[in-house]
Amino acid sequence: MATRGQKQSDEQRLTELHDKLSQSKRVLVLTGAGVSAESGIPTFRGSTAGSWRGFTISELACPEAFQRSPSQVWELYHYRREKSLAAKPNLAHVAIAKFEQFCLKRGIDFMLATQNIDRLHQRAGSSRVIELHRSLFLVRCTACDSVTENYDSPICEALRGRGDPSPQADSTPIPEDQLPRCAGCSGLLRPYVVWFGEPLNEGELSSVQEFANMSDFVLVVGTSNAVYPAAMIAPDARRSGAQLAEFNLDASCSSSNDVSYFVAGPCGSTLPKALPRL
Ligand code: BJW
Ligand code: ZN
Repeated sequence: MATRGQKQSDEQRLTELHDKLSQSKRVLVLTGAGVSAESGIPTFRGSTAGSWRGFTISELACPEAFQRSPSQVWELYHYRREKSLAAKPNLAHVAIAKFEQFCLKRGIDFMLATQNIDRLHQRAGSSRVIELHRSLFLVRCTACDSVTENYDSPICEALRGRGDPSPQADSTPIPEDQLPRCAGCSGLLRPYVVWFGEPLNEGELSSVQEFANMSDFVLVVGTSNAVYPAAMIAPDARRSGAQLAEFNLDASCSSSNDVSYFVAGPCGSTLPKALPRL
Protein backbone atom coordinates (compact mmCIF):
# COMPACT_ATOMS: atom_id res chain seq x y z
CA MET A 1 0.00 0.00 0.00
CA ALA A 2 1.28 3.47 -0.83
CA THR A 3 2.29 5.65 2.14
CA ARG A 4 0.98 9.21 2.36
CA GLY A 5 4.40 10.55 1.26
CA GLN A 6 4.48 8.21 -1.73
CA LYS A 7 0.91 9.16 -2.73
CA GLN A 8 1.93 12.80 -2.64
CA SER A 9 4.93 12.18 -4.84
CA ASP A 10 2.80 10.10 -7.27
CA GLU A 11 0.45 13.09 -7.54
CA GLN A 12 3.44 15.40 -8.10
CA ARG A 13 4.76 13.13 -10.85
CA LEU A 14 1.34 13.15 -12.54
CA THR A 15 1.23 16.95 -12.40
CA GLU A 16 4.75 17.12 -13.82
CA LEU A 17 3.77 14.76 -16.66
CA HIS A 18 0.60 16.78 -17.31
CA ASP A 19 2.69 19.98 -17.61
CA LYS A 20 5.28 18.37 -19.86
CA LEU A 21 2.58 16.99 -22.16
CA SER A 22 1.02 20.44 -22.54
CA GLN A 23 4.40 21.77 -23.63
CA SER A 24 5.14 18.95 -26.08
CA LYS A 25 5.29 19.32 -29.84
CA ARG A 26 4.43 15.78 -30.85
CA VAL A 27 2.78 12.96 -28.89
CA LEU A 28 1.90 9.38 -29.82
CA VAL A 29 -0.60 7.42 -27.74
CA LEU A 30 -0.30 3.64 -28.17
CA THR A 31 -3.03 1.58 -26.56
CA GLY A 32 -3.78 -2.08 -25.88
CA ALA A 33 -6.50 -4.23 -24.36
CA GLY A 34 -6.10 -2.72 -20.86
CA VAL A 35 -7.66 0.54 -22.07
CA SER A 36 -10.95 -1.31 -22.67
CA ALA A 37 -10.79 -3.48 -19.52
CA GLU A 38 -12.86 -0.97 -17.54
CA SER A 39 -15.52 -1.19 -20.27
CA GLY A 40 -15.87 -4.89 -19.37
CA ILE A 41 -13.83 -6.25 -22.27
CA PRO A 42 -11.39 -8.88 -21.01
CA THR A 43 -7.68 -8.58 -21.81
CA PHE A 44 -5.58 -11.40 -23.29
CA ARG A 45 -2.84 -11.49 -20.66
CA GLY A 46 -2.27 -10.43 -17.06
CA SER A 47 -4.64 -10.36 -14.08
CA THR A 48 -7.57 -9.04 -16.16
CA ALA A 49 -7.27 -11.76 -18.84
CA GLY A 50 -10.40 -13.51 -19.98
CA SER A 51 -10.63 -16.99 -21.37
CA TRP A 52 -12.74 -18.33 -24.21
CA ARG A 53 -13.46 -22.04 -23.74
CA GLY A 54 -9.99 -22.48 -22.22
CA PHE A 55 -8.08 -21.53 -25.38
CA THR A 56 -5.24 -19.01 -25.49
CA ILE A 57 -5.54 -16.24 -28.08
CA SER A 58 -2.63 -17.65 -30.10
CA GLU A 59 -4.49 -20.96 -30.52
CA LEU A 60 -7.49 -19.31 -32.20
CA ALA A 61 -6.25 -16.02 -33.69
CA CYS A 62 -4.37 -17.60 -36.58
CA PRO A 63 -5.19 -18.63 -40.17
CA GLU A 64 -4.63 -22.32 -39.32
CA ALA A 65 -7.41 -22.26 -36.69
CA PHE A 66 -9.82 -20.70 -39.21
CA GLN A 67 -8.93 -23.32 -41.79
CA ARG A 68 -9.40 -26.12 -39.25
CA SER A 69 -12.69 -24.79 -37.85
CA PRO A 70 -14.23 -21.63 -39.30
CA SER A 71 -17.25 -22.28 -37.10
CA GLN A 72 -15.23 -22.18 -33.87
CA VAL A 73 -13.31 -19.05 -34.89
CA TRP A 74 -16.53 -17.32 -35.97
CA GLU A 75 -18.11 -18.20 -32.61
CA LEU A 76 -15.21 -16.48 -30.83
CA TYR A 77 -15.40 -13.34 -32.98
CA HIS A 78 -19.20 -13.23 -32.87
CA TYR A 79 -18.94 -13.30 -29.06
CA ARG A 80 -16.39 -10.46 -29.09
CA ARG A 81 -18.39 -8.39 -31.63
CA GLU A 82 -21.51 -8.61 -29.48
CA LYS A 83 -19.55 -7.79 -26.31
CA SER A 84 -17.94 -4.74 -27.94
CA LEU A 85 -21.25 -3.50 -29.36
CA ALA A 86 -22.80 -3.72 -25.89
CA ALA A 87 -19.83 -2.01 -24.17
CA LYS A 88 -19.46 1.71 -23.59
CA PRO A 89 -16.25 3.74 -23.87
CA ASN A 90 -14.78 4.41 -20.41
CA LEU A 91 -13.01 7.38 -18.81
CA ALA A 92 -9.68 6.36 -20.35
CA HIS A 93 -11.06 6.42 -23.92
CA VAL A 94 -12.70 9.78 -23.17
CA ALA A 95 -9.51 11.27 -21.68
CA ILE A 96 -7.60 10.30 -24.84
CA ALA A 97 -10.28 11.80 -27.11
CA LYS A 98 -10.22 15.05 -25.09
CA PHE A 99 -6.45 15.14 -25.17
CA GLU A 100 -6.61 14.92 -28.99
CA GLN A 101 -8.88 18.01 -29.00
CA PHE A 102 -6.42 19.80 -26.71
CA CYS A 103 -3.52 18.95 -29.02
CA LEU A 104 -5.43 20.11 -32.09
CA LYS A 105 -6.16 23.47 -30.49
CA ARG A 106 -2.59 23.94 -29.23
CA GLY A 107 -0.88 22.91 -32.46
CA ILE A 108 0.58 19.74 -30.92
CA ASP A 109 0.97 16.89 -33.45
CA PHE A 110 -1.05 13.98 -32.14
CA MET A 111 -1.48 10.37 -33.21
CA LEU A 112 -3.45 7.52 -31.65
CA ALA A 113 -2.48 3.98 -32.60
CA THR A 114 -4.33 1.08 -31.03
CA GLN A 115 -3.91 -2.68 -31.04
CA ASN A 116 -7.58 -2.96 -30.09
CA ILE A 117 -10.22 -4.05 -32.53
CA ASP A 118 -13.28 -2.95 -30.52
CA ARG A 119 -13.71 0.59 -31.98
CA LEU A 120 -14.29 2.07 -28.50
CA HIS A 121 -11.78 4.89 -29.17
CA GLN A 122 -13.82 6.04 -32.16
CA ARG A 123 -17.03 5.84 -30.14
CA ALA A 124 -15.43 8.02 -27.43
CA GLY A 125 -14.79 10.71 -30.06
CA SER A 126 -11.21 10.06 -31.20
CA SER A 127 -11.21 11.29 -34.76
CA ARG A 128 -8.39 9.43 -36.43
CA VAL A 129 -7.39 6.09 -35.02
CA ILE A 130 -4.78 3.83 -36.55
CA GLU A 131 -6.05 0.30 -35.96
CA LEU A 132 -2.87 -1.75 -36.04
CA HIS A 133 -4.75 -5.07 -35.78
CA ARG A 134 -7.73 -3.76 -37.81
CA SER A 135 -11.28 -4.26 -36.53
CA LEU A 136 -13.95 -6.68 -35.37
CA PHE A 137 -16.27 -4.82 -37.73
CA LEU A 138 -14.39 -5.57 -40.94
CA VAL A 139 -14.83 -8.80 -42.88
CA ARG A 140 -12.95 -10.14 -45.88
CA CYS A 141 -14.17 -12.64 -48.43
CA THR A 142 -11.92 -15.72 -48.63
CA ALA A 143 -12.91 -16.14 -52.31
CA CYS A 144 -12.91 -12.66 -53.88
CA ASP A 145 -10.89 -10.80 -51.18
CA SER A 146 -13.36 -7.91 -50.97
CA VAL A 147 -13.29 -6.12 -47.62
CA THR A 148 -16.44 -4.64 -46.13
CA GLU A 149 -17.54 -2.99 -42.91
CA ASN A 150 -20.18 -4.99 -41.05
CA TYR A 151 -22.01 -4.06 -37.82
CA ASP A 152 -24.83 -6.63 -38.16
CA SER A 153 -25.90 -8.14 -34.85
CA PRO A 154 -25.74 -11.08 -35.08
CA ILE A 155 -23.59 -11.22 -38.19
CA CYS A 156 -25.63 -14.24 -39.39
CA GLU A 157 -28.65 -16.14 -38.08
CA ALA A 158 -26.73 -19.34 -37.34
CA LEU A 159 -24.50 -17.46 -34.86
CA ARG A 160 -27.44 -16.04 -32.88
CA GLY A 161 -27.09 -17.25 -29.28
CA ARG A 162 -23.73 -18.93 -29.99
CA GLY A 163 -20.23 -17.99 -28.77
CA ASP A 164 -20.71 -18.67 -25.05
CA PRO A 165 -17.15 -18.52 -23.56
CA SER A 166 -17.69 -21.36 -21.08
CA PRO A 167 -15.78 -24.61 -21.85
CA GLN A 168 -19.09 -26.49 -21.43
CA ALA A 169 -20.83 -24.47 -24.18
CA ASP A 170 -22.41 -26.15 -27.21
CA SER A 171 -19.59 -26.35 -29.74
CA THR A 172 -21.39 -28.32 -32.47
CA PRO A 173 -19.89 -26.95 -35.69
CA ILE A 174 -22.11 -24.64 -37.72
CA PRO A 175 -22.16 -25.80 -41.38
CA GLU A 176 -19.96 -23.57 -43.53
CA ASP A 177 -22.83 -22.51 -45.79
CA GLN A 178 -24.57 -21.00 -42.73
CA LEU A 179 -21.55 -18.95 -41.60
CA PRO A 180 -21.18 -15.30 -42.76
CA ARG A 181 -21.07 -15.20 -46.60
CA CYS A 182 -20.00 -12.57 -49.14
CA ALA A 183 -22.85 -10.49 -50.59
CA GLY A 184 -21.00 -10.36 -53.92
CA CYS A 185 -19.86 -13.94 -54.59
CA SER A 186 -21.26 -16.03 -51.65
CA GLY A 187 -17.73 -16.98 -50.57
CA LEU A 188 -16.97 -17.61 -46.89
CA LEU A 189 -16.20 -14.39 -44.99
CA ARG A 190 -13.50 -14.17 -42.34
CA PRO A 191 -13.03 -11.62 -39.56
CA TYR A 192 -10.61 -9.07 -41.02
CA VAL A 193 -8.33 -8.74 -37.99
CA VAL A 194 -4.58 -9.33 -37.98
CA TRP A 195 -3.96 -12.89 -36.87
CA PHE A 196 -0.63 -14.33 -35.75
CA GLY A 197 1.66 -14.85 -38.72
CA GLU A 198 -0.12 -12.19 -40.81
CA PRO A 199 1.46 -8.84 -41.68
CA LEU A 200 0.17 -5.53 -40.39
CA ASN A 201 -0.61 -2.84 -42.97
CA GLU A 202 2.91 -1.77 -43.93
CA GLY A 203 2.07 1.87 -44.70
CA GLU A 204 0.19 2.35 -41.44
CA LEU A 205 2.85 0.64 -39.38
CA SER A 206 5.64 2.75 -40.84
CA SER A 207 3.66 5.96 -40.38
CA VAL A 208 3.23 5.10 -36.69
CA GLN A 209 6.91 4.17 -36.35
CA GLU A 210 8.05 7.38 -38.06
CA PHE A 211 5.70 9.49 -35.96
CA ALA A 212 6.86 7.73 -32.77
CA ASN A 213 10.51 8.23 -33.59
CA MET A 214 9.99 11.98 -33.96
CA SER A 215 7.79 12.35 -30.86
CA ASP A 216 8.66 14.07 -27.59
CA PHE A 217 6.43 11.63 -25.75
CA VAL A 218 5.03 8.16 -26.38
CA LEU A 219 2.24 7.19 -23.99
CA VAL A 220 1.95 3.42 -23.69
CA VAL A 221 -1.45 2.54 -22.25
CA GLY A 222 -2.79 -0.85 -21.12
CA THR A 223 -0.63 -3.14 -23.19
CA SER A 224 1.59 -6.04 -22.11
CA ASN A 225 3.84 -5.08 -25.02
CA ALA A 226 4.25 -8.76 -25.76
CA VAL A 227 3.11 -8.86 -29.39
CA TYR A 228 5.30 -7.77 -32.30
CA PRO A 229 5.69 -5.61 -34.29
CA ALA A 230 3.61 -3.24 -32.08
CA ALA A 231 5.90 -4.10 -29.14
CA MET A 232 8.87 -2.46 -30.90
CA ILE A 233 7.26 0.96 -31.35
CA ALA A 234 7.93 2.34 -27.85
CA PRO A 235 11.47 0.99 -27.32
CA ASP A 236 12.49 2.19 -30.83
CA ALA A 237 11.05 5.64 -30.13
CA ARG A 238 12.93 5.74 -26.82
CA ARG A 239 16.18 5.06 -28.68
CA SER A 240 15.30 7.92 -31.04
CA GLY A 241 14.92 10.31 -28.11
CA ALA A 242 11.23 10.17 -27.14
CA GLN A 243 10.31 10.01 -23.48
CA LEU A 244 8.02 7.13 -22.53
CA ALA A 245 5.11 7.35 -20.11
CA GLU A 246 3.46 4.09 -19.32
CA PHE A 247 0.03 3.46 -17.81
CA ASN A 248 -0.59 -0.07 -16.58
CA LEU A 249 -1.93 -1.97 -13.58
CA ASP A 250 1.27 -3.93 -13.44
CA ALA A 251 4.82 -2.55 -13.57
CA SER A 252 6.28 -5.89 -14.65
CA CYS A 253 5.07 -5.58 -18.26
CA SER A 254 6.92 -2.38 -19.03
CA SER A 255 7.59 -1.60 -22.70
CA SER A 256 11.19 -0.62 -21.97
CA ASN A 257 13.50 -0.49 -18.99
CA ASP A 258 13.91 3.21 -19.69
CA VAL A 259 10.44 4.60 -18.97
CA SER A 260 10.39 8.21 -17.70
CA TYR A 261 6.97 7.95 -16.04
CA PHE A 262 5.36 4.72 -14.92
CA VAL A 263 1.81 5.39 -13.79
CA ALA A 264 0.43 2.38 -11.93
CA GLY A 265 -3.31 1.81 -11.61
CA PRO A 266 -6.44 1.53 -13.74
CA CYS A 267 -6.03 3.92 -16.66
CA GLY A 268 -9.66 5.08 -16.33
CA SER A 269 -8.50 6.78 -13.12
CA THR A 270 -4.92 7.71 -13.98
CA LEU A 271 -5.24 9.03 -17.56
CA PRO A 272 -7.81 11.77 -16.78
CA LYS A 273 -5.32 13.18 -14.23
CA ALA A 274 -2.30 12.97 -16.53
CA LEU A 275 -3.74 14.19 -19.83
CA PRO A 276 -4.41 17.88 -20.45
CA ARG A 277 -7.86 18.80 -21.79
CA LEU A 278 -9.42 22.08 -22.90
C1 BJW B 1 -4.57 -2.30 -17.56
C2 BJW B 1 -5.87 -2.26 -17.11
C3 BJW B 1 -6.35 -1.03 -16.74
C4 BJW B 1 -5.48 -4.27 -17.59
N1 BJW B 1 -5.55 0.04 -16.84
N2 BJW B 1 -3.81 -1.24 -17.65
C5 BJW B 1 9.46 -11.01 -33.00
C6 BJW B 1 9.78 -11.74 -31.88
C7 BJW B 1 8.95 -12.77 -31.45
C8 BJW B 1 7.78 -13.08 -32.13
C9 BJW B 1 7.46 -12.35 -33.24
C10 BJW B 1 8.30 -11.34 -33.66
N3 BJW B 1 7.74 -10.78 -34.77
C11 BJW B 1 6.58 -11.41 -35.04
C12 BJW B 1 6.39 -12.39 -34.13
C13 BJW B 1 5.25 -13.31 -34.09
C14 BJW B 1 4.00 -12.72 -33.49
C15 BJW B 1 4.27 -12.34 -32.04
O1 BJW B 1 4.43 -11.20 -31.70
N4 BJW B 1 4.25 -13.30 -31.15
C16 BJW B 1 4.43 -13.00 -29.74
C17 BJW B 1 3.29 -13.65 -28.95
C18 BJW B 1 5.79 -13.39 -29.30
N5 BJW B 1 3.51 -11.57 -34.24
C19 BJW B 1 2.78 -11.72 -35.34
O2 BJW B 1 2.53 -12.82 -35.79
C20 BJW B 1 2.30 -10.45 -36.03
N6 BJW B 1 2.55 -10.55 -37.41
C21 BJW B 1 3.77 -10.44 -37.92
O3 BJW B 1 4.72 -10.12 -37.28
O4 BJW B 1 3.81 -10.68 -39.25
C22 BJW B 1 5.07 -10.68 -39.90
C23 BJW B 1 4.83 -11.01 -41.36
C24 BJW B 1 5.43 -10.23 -42.31
C25 BJW B 1 5.23 -10.51 -43.67
C26 BJW B 1 4.42 -11.58 -44.03
C27 BJW B 1 3.82 -12.36 -43.07
C28 BJW B 1 4.03 -12.07 -41.72
C29 BJW B 1 0.79 -10.29 -35.90
C30 BJW B 1 0.32 -10.17 -34.51
C31 BJW B 1 -1.19 -10.03 -34.46
C32 BJW B 1 -1.68 -10.25 -33.06
N7 BJW B 1 -3.06 -10.19 -33.02
C33 BJW B 1 -3.80 -10.33 -31.78
C34 BJW B 1 -5.08 -11.13 -32.05
C35 BJW B 1 -5.84 -10.69 -33.29
C36 BJW B 1 -6.84 -9.63 -33.01
C37 BJW B 1 -7.78 -10.07 -31.91
O5 BJW B 1 -8.41 -11.14 -32.04
O6 BJW B 1 -7.92 -9.32 -30.95
O7 BJW B 1 -4.06 -9.03 -31.25
S1 BJW B 1 -2.91 -11.12 -30.45
C38 BJW B 1 -3.59 -10.15 -29.17
O8 BJW B 1 -2.48 -9.54 -28.49
C39 BJW B 1 -4.40 -9.04 -29.85
C40 BJW B 1 -3.84 -7.81 -29.16
O9 BJW B 1 -4.02 -6.66 -29.95
C41 BJW B 1 -2.40 -8.18 -28.91
C42 BJW B 1 -1.71 -7.35 -27.89
O10 BJW B 1 -2.28 -7.51 -26.61
P1 BJW B 1 -2.38 -6.26 -25.65
O11 BJW B 1 -3.24 -5.23 -26.21
O12 BJW B 1 -1.04 -5.85 -25.21
O13 BJW B 1 -3.22 -6.90 -24.44
P2 BJW B 1 -2.71 -7.82 -23.25
O14 BJW B 1 -3.87 -8.56 -22.75
O15 BJW B 1 -1.51 -8.59 -23.61
O16 BJW B 1 -2.25 -6.77 -22.13
C43 BJW B 1 -3.18 -5.97 -21.44
C44 BJW B 1 -2.40 -5.12 -20.46
O17 BJW B 1 -3.30 -4.18 -19.88
C45 BJW B 1 -1.80 -5.94 -19.30
O18 BJW B 1 -0.45 -5.55 -19.17
C46 BJW B 1 -2.59 -5.49 -18.07
O19 BJW B 1 -1.79 -5.42 -16.88
C47 BJW B 1 -3.05 -4.12 -18.49
N8 BJW B 1 -4.30 -3.67 -17.90
N9 BJW B 1 -6.38 -3.59 -17.15
C48 BJW B 1 -4.26 -0.14 -17.29
N10 BJW B 1 -7.62 -0.90 -16.28
ZN1 ZN C 1 -16.65 -12.56 -52.31
